[in-house]
Amino acid sequence: MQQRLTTAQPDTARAEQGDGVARHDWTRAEAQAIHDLPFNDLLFRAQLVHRQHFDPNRVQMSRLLSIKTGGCPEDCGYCSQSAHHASGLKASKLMEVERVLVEARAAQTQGATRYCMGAAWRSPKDRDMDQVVAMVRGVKAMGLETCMTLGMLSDGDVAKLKEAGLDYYNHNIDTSERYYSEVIKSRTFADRLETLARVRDAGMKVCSGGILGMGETAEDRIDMLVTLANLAEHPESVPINMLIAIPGTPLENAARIEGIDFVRAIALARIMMPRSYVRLSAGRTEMSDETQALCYFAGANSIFCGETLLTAGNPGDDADARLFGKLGLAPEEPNARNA
Ligand code: SAM
Ligand code: DTB
Ligand code: SF4
Repeated sequence: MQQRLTTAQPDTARAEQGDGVARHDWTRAEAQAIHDLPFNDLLFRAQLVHRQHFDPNRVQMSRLLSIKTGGCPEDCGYCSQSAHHASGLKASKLMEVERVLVEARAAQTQGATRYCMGAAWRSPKDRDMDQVVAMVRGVKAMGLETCMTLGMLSDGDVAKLKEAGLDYYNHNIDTSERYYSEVIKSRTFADRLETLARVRDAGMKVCSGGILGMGETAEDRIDMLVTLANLAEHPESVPINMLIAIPGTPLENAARIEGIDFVRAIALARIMMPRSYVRLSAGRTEMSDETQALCYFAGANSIFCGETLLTAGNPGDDADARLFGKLGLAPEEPNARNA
């Protein structure tokens, strides 16, 4: 008898086959086969995995703050903050610690449980580290989880951040190794993996994902996710951004990714990294309620809240509250990890 294309099997059969178990030996062919399943089968499978490890109706809320904006020496083709592109963004210097703490307190009042501070740097300068460390200590003292994204780190930087009590470090691999050099020329994919390994070796949690809709192929998206899933430990957070096409950047006219293809990538991330938070990140202002709802169904369980990301717009708390109301979703409580 010809093998059925669909995967209608009882939940127990799936569990016995190992779905939902963290693996680190994914092949591209395996990942591609899952990615290309009939859409209903893919989403069903992702939702089953999701329910093994998470409350399906809870969403973790993170908030971003740009602590140092613009003038970045890197040439990332998507970024408003690169000094190489004419995006019209005004550069500013590193924010005062007090101001960061005021912003963090406000974000906490509005429901954020994780505070992510980002700087437009290739890597931090020694002279900035004391200020950065004071930000981590101050935000952590409020009871918020802390995350920083500062570019490449030396062993010394990693040690200082760990000592300060930083919970997460965000460092995205952005796309496949093959496509990386088409988007960024000022550093390599290997540089990215090196910093991720330093952060992991120091015992901090890892946040790493990428951007979809930069003109990459489905294979690039799959390879990016296979790279993340085959790290020795899965990143605890996997942000999946949809490109925000910024005028003046090389990617301003990149072909948009279709919602269904975006959802397929979210589902694949959920299935291959079953215990990770998959964050529906940049690009939500351009997404319909229906696309976002499919992302949540496919296993996305974290978002950035508030009206701004680093420099670009985000739906804002009222819009998110409305959508959560329609979908019966609720923000996750602090320290609510249920797996
Ligand atoms: N400079 C640091 C770095 O590159 O690691 C930290 C800040 S950087 C803005 C953080 C991440 O934001 C990037 O790795 C990228 O994945 C994402 N990002 C930047 N610009 C974006 C855009 N226009 N659309 C979607 N994601 C974007
Ligand atoms: C991530 O993956 N996305 C966030 C966060 N990590 C640092 C940043 C999104 C930036 C979107 C463009 C902007 O605001 O400039
Ligand atoms: Fe700089 Fe980060 Fe933007 Fe690249 S993504 S230009 S490193 S701020």
